Amino acid sequence: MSDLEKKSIDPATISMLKKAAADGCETIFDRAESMKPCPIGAEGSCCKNCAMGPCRVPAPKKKDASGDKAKRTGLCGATAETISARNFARMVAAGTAAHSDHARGVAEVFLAAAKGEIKEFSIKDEQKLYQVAADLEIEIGERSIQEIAIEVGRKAIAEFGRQEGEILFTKRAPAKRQDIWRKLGVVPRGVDREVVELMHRTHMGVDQDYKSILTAAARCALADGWGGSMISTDLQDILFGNPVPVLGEINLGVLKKDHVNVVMHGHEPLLPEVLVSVVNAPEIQQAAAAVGAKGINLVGMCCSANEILMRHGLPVAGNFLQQELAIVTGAVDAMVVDVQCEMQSLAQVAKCYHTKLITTNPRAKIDGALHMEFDEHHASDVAKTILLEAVSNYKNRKPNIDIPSNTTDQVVGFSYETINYLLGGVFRASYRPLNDNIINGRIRGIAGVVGCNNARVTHDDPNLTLIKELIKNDVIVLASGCAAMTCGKAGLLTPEAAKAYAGSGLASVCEAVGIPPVLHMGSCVDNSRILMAATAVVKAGGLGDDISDLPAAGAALEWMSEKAVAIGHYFVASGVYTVFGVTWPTTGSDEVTKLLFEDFENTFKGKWGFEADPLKAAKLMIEHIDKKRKALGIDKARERVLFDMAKRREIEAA
Ligand code: NFS
Repeated sequence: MSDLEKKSIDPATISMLKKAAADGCETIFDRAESMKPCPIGAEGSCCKNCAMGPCRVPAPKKKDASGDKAKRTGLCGATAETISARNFARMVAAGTAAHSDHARGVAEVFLAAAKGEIKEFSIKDEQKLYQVAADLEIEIGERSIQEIAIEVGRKAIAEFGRQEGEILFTKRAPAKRQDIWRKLGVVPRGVDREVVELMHRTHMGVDQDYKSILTAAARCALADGWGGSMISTDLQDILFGNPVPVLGEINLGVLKKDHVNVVMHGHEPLLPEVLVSVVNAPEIQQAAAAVGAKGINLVGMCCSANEILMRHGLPVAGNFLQQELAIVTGAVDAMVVDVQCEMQSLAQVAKCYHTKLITTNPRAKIDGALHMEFDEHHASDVAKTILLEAVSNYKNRKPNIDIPSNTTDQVVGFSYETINYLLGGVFRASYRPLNDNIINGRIRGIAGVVGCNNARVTHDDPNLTLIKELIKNDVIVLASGCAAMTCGKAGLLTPEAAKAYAGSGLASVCEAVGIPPVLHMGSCVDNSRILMAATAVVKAGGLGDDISDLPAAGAALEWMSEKAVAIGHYFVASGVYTVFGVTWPTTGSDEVTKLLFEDFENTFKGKWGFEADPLKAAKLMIEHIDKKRKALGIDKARERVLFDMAKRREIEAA
């Protein structure tokens, strides 16, 4: 394997890495070689929560001769367990804050749009508005759409500052799941409250019992999955439309040499939606023609790409580790960013070429970027100004343009409601056909594979290897975020992929329904769709009465962000076995790791796992799925599917 092949399995990425090297432009892939991670921080054994530290309490290389572990504490006496748990919990708090602050922004715009204050946005999905209103305990009666929408906006915003009671969407979970949460005292009150409390608990000298810290972290994570993230997905669906299957294209080859290329990168779909709506305005198209361009090519990057792909089929330039490389093509006239997953190095890479890096959100400025703030009350004007800025930059392109030819078709847009329709038809929409196929063994189980890329592992390789192994073993995969983009690039998001890659059972179901073996469910906040899909499967019957009963598992083998830890923790706290790769952030404490990997199964009925090797991770997930099948008494059905002739004769003779 060449050095470049160790960096990525994606040919477009490799060719742009060669170009970056030739152009003398440094990328994250170079820095990953020159800077190694701190081993003490990586295992969660560094406490910098006060100025007496940082205190480092690394796990001893060997146990001491007596077999006792050396006592490891910080200056204040905080044990390695407390330090490890606190560090983990703070990742959960930060991740929850990120998703939820995104959600708050969406909720504020939603309310303003409902009041008629933002002309660019209106209620697109009335059906979903009614559903969400019912779940927020809003009376519908004879009220107008506008009245209902205003109350939905107000109540959604109130969920962030709620001081007591329960976040309303937690009532969407299966009844048994709610009981488990109530018994453990982890039903989240308000989103902000849980984040604030977790930051308080992990301050110097507060909660110093690792079990208590990690239970509180679960409460906070649930405020993300069943609170912030879910509010975000639902309100975005109402405003911009609930995704339905749509054909799209992915990889750096979507950039066009003869067009003004504008990359929308980040997370909130607000500005991208307006860019899409104004891009064909005559004055914008005329401006593009005047500089000699054939038009404006709007493409997405990272989770903004997922949002705009799911609802409009817009092309996707790539996932997290490709953000710098889009600029390296030399053909990006503007990269427009809002919040999250935007590397500061974009400003440096942009300097190697002609690209204008434009920040648009008051919460996320980058030194060296041009700041053009998105104000939703003047949404179209701001969007047009941004596009004209990109157009005016077209003439500044340097001669070193090279766009890889790689693009792949993908069918995306599988919201949980859409899966419902596809399986049962418009008049009998239901998850029951999926359950039946799980019960009869054609589908062995369900896996959610989500999350980031990570420059410490070969780009796209762990996720792709894992997912191929899962579908080969008849496990249907629900994917989101950068992991879903990996599947898109590899051609797994087409109905034809079922025949090529899936086991015969899964392939037969996919062919009958006309769906890919991997269903792209959206961006990272849309992991809430996976929670809803899992709940719908429970409610459809025949597979137990809780999410933890399902033959299902989750994974994020290329995770890197704090948001991924929040997501993983809410999956676990919702009853899902969830496997992470790359590195595990509590290896500094055996006790903390044991609590998360084993003991949580007794309380939350879900647990964490760690496995960097994707084939071994697949094995762990499939074993878990089989264990759940056995507990449900449906393991035999599947065995019959797999019996060969010799075995059949044996049975018949018996
Ligand atoms: Ni989610 Fe990771 Fe970022 Fe999206 Fe990609 S890196 S946690 S997948 S873009 S949020």
